[in-house]
Amino acid sequence: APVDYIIVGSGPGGIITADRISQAGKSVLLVERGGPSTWETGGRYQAPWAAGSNLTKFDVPGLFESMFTDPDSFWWCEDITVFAGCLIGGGTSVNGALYWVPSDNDFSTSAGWPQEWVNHQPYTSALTARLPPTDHPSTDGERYLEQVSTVVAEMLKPQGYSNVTINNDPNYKDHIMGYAAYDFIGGQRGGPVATYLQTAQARSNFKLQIYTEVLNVVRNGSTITGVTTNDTSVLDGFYPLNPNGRVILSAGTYGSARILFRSGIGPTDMLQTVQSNPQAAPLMPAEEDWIDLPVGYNVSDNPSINLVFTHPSVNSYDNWADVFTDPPAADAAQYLKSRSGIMSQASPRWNFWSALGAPDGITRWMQGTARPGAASINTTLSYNLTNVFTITAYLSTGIQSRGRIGVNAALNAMPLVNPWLNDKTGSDEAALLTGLNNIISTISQVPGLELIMPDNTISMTEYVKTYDPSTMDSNHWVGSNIIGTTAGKAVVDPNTKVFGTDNLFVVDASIMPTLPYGNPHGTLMSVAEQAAAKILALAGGP
Ligand code: 6FA
Ligand code: ABL
Repeated sequence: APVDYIIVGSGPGGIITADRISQAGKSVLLVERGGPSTWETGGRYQAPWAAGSNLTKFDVPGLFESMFTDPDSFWWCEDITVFAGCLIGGGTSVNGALYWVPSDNDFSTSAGWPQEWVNHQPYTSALTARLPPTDHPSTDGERYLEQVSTVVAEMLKPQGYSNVTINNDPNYKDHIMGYAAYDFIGGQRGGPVATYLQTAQARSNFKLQIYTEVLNVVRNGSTITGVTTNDTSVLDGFYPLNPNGRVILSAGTYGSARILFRSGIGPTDMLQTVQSNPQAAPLMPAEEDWIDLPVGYNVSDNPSINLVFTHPSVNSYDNWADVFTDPPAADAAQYLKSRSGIMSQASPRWNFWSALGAPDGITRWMQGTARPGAASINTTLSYNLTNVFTITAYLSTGIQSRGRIGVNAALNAMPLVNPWLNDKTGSDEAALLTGLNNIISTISQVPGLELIMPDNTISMTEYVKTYDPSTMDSNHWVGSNIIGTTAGKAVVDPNTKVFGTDNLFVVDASIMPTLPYGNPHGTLMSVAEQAAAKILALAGGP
């Protein structure tokens, strides 16, 4: 049956938008290409040690690192070449769940937001009321495996860092450090799936349809009439809209861009690529109806560099290698009994921020995240594997580098131009180097602390210059459908409506013009709260 709103993709953008719009009484169909994740959603993929419980891999925070090492990794989108979650919850069902309340600067006009978006606080407050962050997710209130926090704090203190509860003052992001905050609830993965999706599903005017992929929107010139899906049980896979109905794309930075290309919206070279694909070509609108917008351009992702250290006090937890198959028995038992202990936190521990000068005069911020263990170690030094920890340094607010994403002939989505350290003046790289050199400047003040990667055979400059770009990826892709006031410069207008269309919207990470200070999904969830309010307030809808 036709509905008022078809929302494509059940990531954080889609879930929050769907909940708010169904709360307003509109009929909403949320279409998700993947399947269940947490137990509550019908997921049943469990670690052997959790058999008999109602805990899936996606429920247990301590299983986070095993997302990258599990041979049965069905949750990643197979047709996107970077990590993207294709299951209920999208990225929020598989991510590290680091959750930073957005700052005013994250929504400022200097960060690229239209004036209409600057007053984010009511939406941010609505978000934190539904989903409060916690920096002590274990149900006993204790924090576990925090040796790395103690060591990194010792290293940063002489540089003038203050120890704070990071989300207590989101605007304060220079020379501060504190515990990781997550959107876990009751020692389990929480996020939008455990909150907003549950209230939506309790409404009779809301429906979640899984294992259904949207291929393109169907349009009559500027008016969208519905979407084409891979559902073979209905004619042409067509899902129709009610009169004045709307489609909202929330398929992620790669997924929403691909749907736009396949709907004849985007740069000509991408639309021609779709036109050359035998499956997609017959579904494309006629060339005179193509809409030329910069879909796929303006993309950013934090350039990130890992530093690997050892300290005798640190427990590397064997880099989380056995958490899925064979964790320490006491840790598994404690978690099963009371949702407490090491398994109730994802791997990241200590976080810190500082502002950095750069040759072009534009300030950049750097975030550091420390965790026990290391994903890869390349060093000539000898070291004790049980004492290893990693600091990932991310360059965030202020970065000027941009990339481009798109599709290839098979319509797989991928970066076309990498977005890291490519600004004309080289200021992103210079700021990153300054930040990295600052981090390590006080190593000698912490007895027993050693940097093993980069080792003493390579300078920090060489380390950054020779860093494998594929490992600089932070999984924080934004900007492919950038918001703005000018058609042609932006893809969506300040109401998140795609320029040149009457009733097509995008609400996901792709509309964010720049990266926030921290890992982005907290800011994105506030974006979705605000977008839902703007879409509901916009005249002409159902
Ligand atoms: N962000 C944080 O803030 N903190 C973190 O710790 C953090 N960690 C990670 C991380 O460890 C990994 C491995 C990844 C991949 C991301 C991380 N992020 C973190 C980033 C954060 O998760 C993303 O920024 C956030 O999830 C983006 O939300 P969106 O709503 O923009 O998009 P998603 O990709 O989450 O969801 C899209 C959904 O649409 C998916 O469920 C997908 O299956 C569905 N979809 C895609 N194409 C579709 C189609 N054609 N038809 C139907 N459904 C479709
Ligand atoms: C994030 O925001 C990043 O997107 C993830 O890359 C990061 O996890 C999490 N948060 C946690 O800080 C890292 C893992 O810790 C690494 O082991 C893994 O190799 C890496 O993601 C892959 O990109």
